[in-house]
Amino acid sequence: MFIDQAKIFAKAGEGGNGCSSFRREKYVPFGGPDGGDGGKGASIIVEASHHLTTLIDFRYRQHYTAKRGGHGEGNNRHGKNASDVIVRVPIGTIIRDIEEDVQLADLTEEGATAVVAHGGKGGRGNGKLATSTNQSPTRATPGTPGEARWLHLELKLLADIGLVGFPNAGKSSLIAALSAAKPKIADYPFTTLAPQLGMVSWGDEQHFVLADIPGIIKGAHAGKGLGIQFLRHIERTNFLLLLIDIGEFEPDDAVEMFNALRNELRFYAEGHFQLDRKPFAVVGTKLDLRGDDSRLNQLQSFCVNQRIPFFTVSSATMEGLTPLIQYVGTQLTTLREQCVTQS
Ligand SMILES: Nc1nc2c(ncn2[C@@H]2O[C@H](COP(=O)(O)OP(=O)(O)OP(=O)(O)O)[C@@H](O)[C@H]2O)c(=O)[nH]1
Ligand SMILES: [Mg+2]
Repeated sequence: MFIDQAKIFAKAGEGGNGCSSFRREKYVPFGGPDGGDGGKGASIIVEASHHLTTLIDFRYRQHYTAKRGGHGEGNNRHGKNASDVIVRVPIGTIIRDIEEDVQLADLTEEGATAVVAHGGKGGRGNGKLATSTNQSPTRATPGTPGEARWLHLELKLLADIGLVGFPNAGKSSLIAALSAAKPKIADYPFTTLAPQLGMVSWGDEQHFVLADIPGIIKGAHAGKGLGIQFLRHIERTNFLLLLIDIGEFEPDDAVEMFNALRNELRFYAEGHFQLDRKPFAVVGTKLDLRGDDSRLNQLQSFCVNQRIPFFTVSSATMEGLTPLIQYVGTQLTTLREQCVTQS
């Protein structure tokens, strides 16, 4: 099951207490203070790993607690520092503190980490607290508590290009034709239930990542079909491809389908993020099934009128794939260059 949101409780360990002790040695009448410091409490650290693709593990385990530090001991022995607890999450996980409603981290790279609950500091033993005026302190300080907080984890996949379309438009077939990804493909709606990424190679050893998401339908924003919550996985993309079936067996009007898709993107934008502002192109799919070209011609002249870049492809015969990849790759390069100039 694909889960992209979770709530967890992270509680770091307390620091160990400092120790109050005095040296006792045979024939030494005034042994000084020798209480050791307490050890550090363990922190809870979240780390991004490519071995994970969903937050499902957090359905089964919600509480993460870390060990306290060891107490200091006599003979200036330092308490043991407790080992940090590492919680692994998929790359693209955003962590928020629920109570304070602030983002703590956005782990976008393999191995990126965030300390989400700091372990407490060890207390000081009386061995360290001796001063010139108080050479025999009896007091030691306690360790400090570890942080504890509820966290919201949200996975937003990282991809360059998002594929948007009605169910059966051929999104998964396209990602399968362009990359090594092996998504489930079938001629019934909502075959894809979880987003999937695929790496596409183009040009001179260049790459981009495509995201295939479940199909959206008219009214998805109101919960129809699988809803539009999956659109969060194309929020971070730079460019969208709106896939429309131009095969002769698709009964719905191609331009109406386009408008419905744009509308759902707009609805998603209202509450969250401006998805309908992203640059996009329209891709007519199933070119090999185009029949008398009526749907193709209708969609093409609409796109030409609206100045929308338009492509046609067949994932079955591979026709049209190379120009599409070249175009998308070039667009991405330009967009990335613009980002570099702006920053
Ligand atoms: N002839 C032909 N059939 C295609 C082509 N692309 C997809 N199909 C078929 O169309 C059906 C739906 O394809 P999918 O790739 O699963 O469509 P999808 O958009 O991922 O669908 P959902 O996951 O349900 O949203 C499958 O039976 C595919 O074999 C194509 O270019 N030519
Ligand atoms: Mg699919």
